[in-house]
Amino acid sequence: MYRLFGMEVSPYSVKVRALLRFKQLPFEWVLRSQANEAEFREHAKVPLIPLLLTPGGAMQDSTPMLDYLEAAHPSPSIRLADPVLNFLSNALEEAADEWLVKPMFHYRWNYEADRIDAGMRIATASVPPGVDPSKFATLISNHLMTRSAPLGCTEANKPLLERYLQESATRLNAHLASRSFIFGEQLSAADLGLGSLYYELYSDPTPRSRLQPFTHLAAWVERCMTPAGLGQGACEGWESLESTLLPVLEHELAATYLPWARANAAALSQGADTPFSVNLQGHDFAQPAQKYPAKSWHNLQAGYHALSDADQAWVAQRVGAL
Ligand SMILES: N[C@@H](CCC(=O)N[C@@H](CS)C(=O)NCC(=O)O)C(=O)O
Repeated sequence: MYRLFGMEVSPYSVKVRALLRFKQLPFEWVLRSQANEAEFREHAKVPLIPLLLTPGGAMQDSTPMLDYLEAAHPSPSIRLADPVLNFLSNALEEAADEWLVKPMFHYRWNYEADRIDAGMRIATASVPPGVDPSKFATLISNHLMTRSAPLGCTEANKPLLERYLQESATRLNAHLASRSFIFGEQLSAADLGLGSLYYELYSDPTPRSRLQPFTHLAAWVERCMTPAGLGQGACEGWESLESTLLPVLEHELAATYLPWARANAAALSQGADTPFSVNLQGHDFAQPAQKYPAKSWHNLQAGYHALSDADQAWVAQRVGAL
């Protein structure tokens, strides 16, 4: 039986939980709290969730967890048979993890109502029953607000982050009007990545109210997070996906994640926290270089270079070369 240490507020935790549900594997969802701190520390190398305990040992970092679970339990699968579509699915998962997390973080910790709400939810889950969570909630909120600037969730970047989310939701909602998942009737890594971030956005009051008009999006999030018995149908071909998926790829990958990730990796090669700025849709988005997204960007580049020359050219023509 797998044990997954996580929290409802953690997009990376609910992503792995959704995959365990999709594969209908026996697992225990261990709500990380002060009660299990000792056990968490015994297995965790870094103080991050999710932490997955497997028969082969403990794992941290959700993307390799997806690979591990997929290799250990190949059916039903989130991998798409077409190598180009599978690469695009991985790229969308990466874009969700490293870019869509920014508007989520911005709304959750920069808006007072959202901050109070999320702080209380985390604290209530963490402290022993009967203990007043409000002090811990303030501590958590204050700590997480200090993470805003390193992530680029600043006042200067607010217009871009908010405009980006509106556009992302509009395009995804149109695409999901006539299919269950992003690539058709098969659940993919893209659904888990984007779905888990949208799940978090729907759980916070300000983005929830802004996302209210997008009913196809909301229904898809529900399917992505509770996919047992779903998502085992056919992946569509590009011909039927193109008219609404290309606008999603152009916005998520070509216009935002790819140029940002490239600029972040280049800045990181000059040292951790090197300030950089990248023009995204007419907005100069500035932040200090982040370490982890540069590492996962290099993994994604390796996936691109593993494609055939013709497939790389196909991707380059639509979203740009990696
Ligand atoms: N790349 C990691 C990121 C994990 C991560 O950032 N987890 C957050 C919660 S979503 C965390 O544990 N934060 C605790 C902290 O920053 O102190 C993954 O995909 O698992």
